[in-house]
Amino acid sequence: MAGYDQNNVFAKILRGEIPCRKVLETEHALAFHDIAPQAPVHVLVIPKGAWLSSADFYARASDAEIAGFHRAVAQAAEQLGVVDKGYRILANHGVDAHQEVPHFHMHIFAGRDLGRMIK
Ligand code: IU
Repeated sequence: MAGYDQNNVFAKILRGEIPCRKVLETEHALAFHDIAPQAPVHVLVIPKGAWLSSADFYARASDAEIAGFHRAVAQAAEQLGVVDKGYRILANHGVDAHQEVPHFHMHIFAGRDLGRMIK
């Protein structure tokens, strides 16, 4: 994959150039509702750093950023009230997985029986 594109849509959301329906913001992450939800609850959690994909993020981000990001995923799920009934987290990397936005993001799906696979 090519290098990080500072003009990708999530970079613009992080800079406040494009609005989002925010769920929470922490030192390391921002969570917001997906613009085209595929479940009653469909939220994206993104790290604040310029990480293109999961491979990039997990290989090169600091331990503090990785831990902070995953804590934010858990906090978002809690805040959304989906922990008891359940939720799914998923990250697409690269062409075969149909990663559309080149800024690493984790999907949180919830609010219905999700079956065995989604997307
Ligand atoms: P993917 O994992 O890269 O395939 O998912 C990208 C998601 O970003 C997808 O679910 C889109 O609906 C979502 N999204 C968004 O929430 N806001 C946007 O402006 C754009 C995409 I472009």
